[in-house]
Amino acid sequence: MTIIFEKLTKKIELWRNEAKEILQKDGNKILSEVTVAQAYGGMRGVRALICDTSRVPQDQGLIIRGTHLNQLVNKTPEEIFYLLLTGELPAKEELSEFSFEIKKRKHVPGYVWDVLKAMPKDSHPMAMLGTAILVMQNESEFSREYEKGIKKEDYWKYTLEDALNIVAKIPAIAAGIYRLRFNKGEIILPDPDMDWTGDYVHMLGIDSRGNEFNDLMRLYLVAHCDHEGGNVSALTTQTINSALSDLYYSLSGGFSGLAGPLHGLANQESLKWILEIIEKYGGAPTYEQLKEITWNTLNSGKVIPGYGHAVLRVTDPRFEAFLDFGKKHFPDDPIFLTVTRIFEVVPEELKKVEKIKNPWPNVDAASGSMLYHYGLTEFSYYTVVFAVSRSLGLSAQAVVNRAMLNPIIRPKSITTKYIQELS
Ligand code: HAX
Repeated sequence: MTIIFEKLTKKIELWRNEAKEILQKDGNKILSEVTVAQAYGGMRGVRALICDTSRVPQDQGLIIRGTHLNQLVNKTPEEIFYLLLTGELPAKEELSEFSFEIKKRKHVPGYVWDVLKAMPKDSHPMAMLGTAILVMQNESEFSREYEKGIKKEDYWKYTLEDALNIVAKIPAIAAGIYRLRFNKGEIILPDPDMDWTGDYVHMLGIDSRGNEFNDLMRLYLVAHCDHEGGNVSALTTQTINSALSDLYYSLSGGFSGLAGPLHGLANQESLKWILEIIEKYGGAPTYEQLKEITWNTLNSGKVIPGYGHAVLRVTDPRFEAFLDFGKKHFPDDPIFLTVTRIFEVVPEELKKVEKIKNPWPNVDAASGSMLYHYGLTEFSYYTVVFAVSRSLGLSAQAVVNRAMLNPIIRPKSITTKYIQELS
């Protein structure tokens, strides 16, 4: 048995006992009341889900398994995946075995490329990613073993196999999508010796400029890994998974949610907005020009992409991490300058719009400009990079949910008439 299986076997026994005790002792405690406004308002703030991989306090931002993102920005995605799964950062030996587990599963079946090549030339890269994951469903260890008949207590083991397989292959799939969709030449095959980030950069075929682009991608892949359980992609993935659909079905569904402009596509929208501004004003805009464009955007009924959040009420620490990176490596880049100026202007303007609860930037306000600086200029691709990172959190959540023997997700809906008759 590998270290990760052994470690999780022990942990899961503890987690199950902990949950049993909680349920016996506090099963009837009230977590949340649901108002009519919340039922009509996207269930915002309703506490009805358990997610232990990460949490997002509104005044702090992402905390992964008890450690704030600020303390994790120098880690690798492999370390973070281990942390998400087990609740602990790996020791040296654990990390090297876990990294090897991922490296040995990198190969992408040939039919994935056939399917991707058959898609329309103008397919959105996120549609290609979701398709690639879904078409591999026949590879699911969970579904194969479920067919044979396995005990519920062991479901997590095969979900972990699926998670490791998908996480191992997703950089190659994502890089292949980049090269196919944007005519970058032949697909570059994975290098069995490279780590997750390095191999992704290698397969994209983008010059790493020493190690700088590698460093950015490592930060990017860490920063986007998870964001608790209630966001669209997490909730979708876990809802699908709760029907005992395997991780291939669940993740492709979750990625469809991530592809929405109010969720993961906001990074594409944000850069589009920034480039439009630069083109309109012939360079990084002045503060007055930015005020003008902010109000033009708002008055035309559009959102300011990269600003606002359903949970956060402060500047997103993921945005801050990218801002620090940009200040260190390319402070004078006109796109980065525009990002920093927008940050100085937009929150003050959004504060004037009463209905907007959070005027501060989220991760998507800066992430695209970072990729653009290093030559990854095809911004419809940006959500794919987000998805590569988020595959870590979404699959870790699925393993934990299976481990905890969670039932099918099935909240109760009510009719308008029911509400009208309440009083
Ligand atoms: N620009 C303009 N209007 C905004 C706004 C923004 N950046 N943020 C919120 N609002 C508006 C909402 O559209 C809503 O208006 P209506 O009542 O007319 O529909 C109102 O303010 C209240 O919204 P809220 O309660 O502050 O925010 P929500 O929880 O409803 O929505 C969103 C959160 C992130 C969807 C929202 O802030 C938004 O659309 N932001 C821009 C898109 C974006 O950056 N999305 C990425 C979020 C992070 C993420 O998930 N990344 O993957």
